Amino acid sequence: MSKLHITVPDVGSDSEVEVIEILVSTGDELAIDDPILVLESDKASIEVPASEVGQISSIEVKIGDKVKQGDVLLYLESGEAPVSEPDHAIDHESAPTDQQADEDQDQRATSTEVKTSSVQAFKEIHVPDVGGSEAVEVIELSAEPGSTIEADGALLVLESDKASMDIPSPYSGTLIEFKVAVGDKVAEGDLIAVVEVNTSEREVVAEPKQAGERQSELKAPITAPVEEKRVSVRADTASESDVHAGPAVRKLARELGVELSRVKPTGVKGRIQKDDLTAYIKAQVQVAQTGNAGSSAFTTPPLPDFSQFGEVEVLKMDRMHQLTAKNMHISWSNIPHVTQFDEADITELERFRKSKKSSAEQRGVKLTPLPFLIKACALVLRDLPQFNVSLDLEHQQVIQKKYINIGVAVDTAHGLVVPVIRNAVEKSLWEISKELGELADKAKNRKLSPQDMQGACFTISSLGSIGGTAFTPIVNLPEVAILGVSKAALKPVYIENDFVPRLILPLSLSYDHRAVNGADAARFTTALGKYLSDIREFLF
Ligand code: CAO
Repeated sequence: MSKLHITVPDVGSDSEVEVIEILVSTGDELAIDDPILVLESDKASIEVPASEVGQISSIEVKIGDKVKQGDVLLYLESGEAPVSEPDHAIDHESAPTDQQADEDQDQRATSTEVKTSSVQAFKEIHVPDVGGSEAVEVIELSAEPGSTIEADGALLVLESDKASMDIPSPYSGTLIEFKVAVGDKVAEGDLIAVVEVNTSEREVVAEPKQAGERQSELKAPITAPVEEKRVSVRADTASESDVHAGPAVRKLARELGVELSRVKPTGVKGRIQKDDLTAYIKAQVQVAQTGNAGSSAFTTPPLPDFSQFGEVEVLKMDRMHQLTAKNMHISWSNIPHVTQFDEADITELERFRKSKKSSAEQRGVKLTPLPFLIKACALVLRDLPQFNVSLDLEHQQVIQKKYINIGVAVDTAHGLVVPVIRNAVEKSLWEISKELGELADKAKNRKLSPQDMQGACFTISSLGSIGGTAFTPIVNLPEVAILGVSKAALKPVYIENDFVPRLILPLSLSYDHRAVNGADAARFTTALGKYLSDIREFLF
C-alpha cells in the first residue's frame, strides 16, 4: 500500500485558478482519467482527471479555493506500485488510440515531459468508437486531399443503421490522403486518413489547458441519438461552446444526444452538472410519454432584479393562479393552435333577446347573448362531431363523444374557472340561462364542486361584456376547440343595394390543428353564424 497524491497540473496560467466543482469524495476509488475536479481560470474551465489509481484518503481543497500548478489536490492509497509515466513523444506516427489518449491525459495532468518538435509529422486517423456498430458506411468525404484542415474540422461522415455521424479531424494540418472511399464499410480502429501536422499544432496538442476537453471529446464514443438523423461528434458548435460544462458532462450529453445549450445549469457560475442533464432528460421523457410539458423542459431566462428600476412588491401566486398558469402552459406548448376569425350578424337575435327581457326578469334569470351562444355551439357540435373529440395520442386514438357539454369561462376575484352546462342541445334557452346564472354565482362565491367543472366537450370564453374585437383563446385540454366571443358592435352592412346598420358579433375559434383542419374550422364558424343570425334555426 503506498500513499500517492495528485497535484494541480499545468493549466496554462501563471496566476491562481479557482476550484469550482469537486467531482469526487473521500473513499472513492479512482481510476486513471476519472474526473476529479474542475478548475476555472479567467479564460476557461478545466476538468482535472486522475493521474493515479487508488482510494481517496483526503481531499485537500474545497470549492472556491485558489490553487496553482503543483498544489496538492488530494491524497490516495494505492495497493499498486505508482504508475510510471510513459514516455510520450507526441510525434509518434500513428493517431492516438484510446489508450494513448488516456496516457496523454496523464501527461497533461502531471504536466511533465511534453516534447515539442519542429519536424513535420504524418498522423494516421482511425475510426473512433462508433457506439457498438460493427460496420458503418462512409457516406461523405468532407475534405479534399491536399487541403488544409482544422482540428475538429469535418473529415468525413459515417452512417450506421441508427444515425449519421460527422467524424472530425483530431489534428490541424494538411490532409494527405483518404484511405477509404464513399460506400466503404469501416469499423472502429480502421485507418481512414493521413494528415501532415505542423509544429504549432503539436504544441497545442501538448498544452493541457486547450487539449484537456478536446482529447476527451475525441475519446468519447459516438453513440447514435434516439431521434436525430444526423449528429456531430463535436460538442463545440456555436451555441454549445457558450455552455459551461466539464468534459464528462459533455461526453454524456453527446452519448444521449442532448444539446447542452438547452439544459438549465445549477452549478457554480452557470455550470451544467450531471444532475442538470438528468433533470432535463427526465423532463423530456415526461413530455414524450404524457404530452405534458408541465415541468418546463426549456430554460427560463433568470429574472433581473426589478428593484433596481423602481419600487416593487412580491406577491405569492395562490393555488388557483398556479394551476391556471400550469394548465395554460401545458395547453399552449402541446397544442398546435390555429384561430379562425369570423363575424355573426346578431341583429335579430338581439331584437328577440330584448323582447324577452321582462319575461326573463319574471323568471329570475338574465338573458344575455351567452345562453344563445351556448345553445348554438352545442348544436354545431352536434352537426360537426369532429369538434366533439379528444385525442389519445399515446394510443393513436380519437375519442368521439356522444354527449354535448359546454364549458363557460367565468372570471372571478379568485381566478378563472370553467363550470359546465351539460346536455346543452336538449335544454331550452331559459334552462341554460338559469343554470348559467347559478353556476356563475357559485363560481364567484367559490362554491363550485369538482363535478360542476368536469366533462366539458368545448369551451366558450366570452369577453363580450368587457370589450375587444378579437382574441386567440387557448384550447382547454383535452378539448380540441374553444370559442372566444368579443363585444358586439353596430356596423354598416351592404344589403340589397344599401348600407344598413347591423349588430355584428366577433367570433374567434381556436382549435387543435392535430384534431381538426382549417376547413372544419371555417365550417364551424359559418354554421355558428347561421344559428345566431336566425334563431329559428334552433328549432331544427
Ligand atoms: N357583446 C355585447 N354585449 C355583451 C356581450 C357581447 N358579446 N356579451 C354580454 N354582453 C352584455 C350583456 O348583454 C350584459 O348587458 P345587459 O345587462 O345590458 O344585457 C352585459 O354585457 C354584462 O353581461 P354579463 O357579464 O353579466 O353576462 P354574460 O352572460 O355575458 O357572462 C359570465 C356571464 C359569468 C361568463 C361573465 O360574468 C364572465 O365571467 N365573463 C368573463 C369571462 C372571461 O373572463 N373570459 C376570459 C377567459 S380567458 O382569460
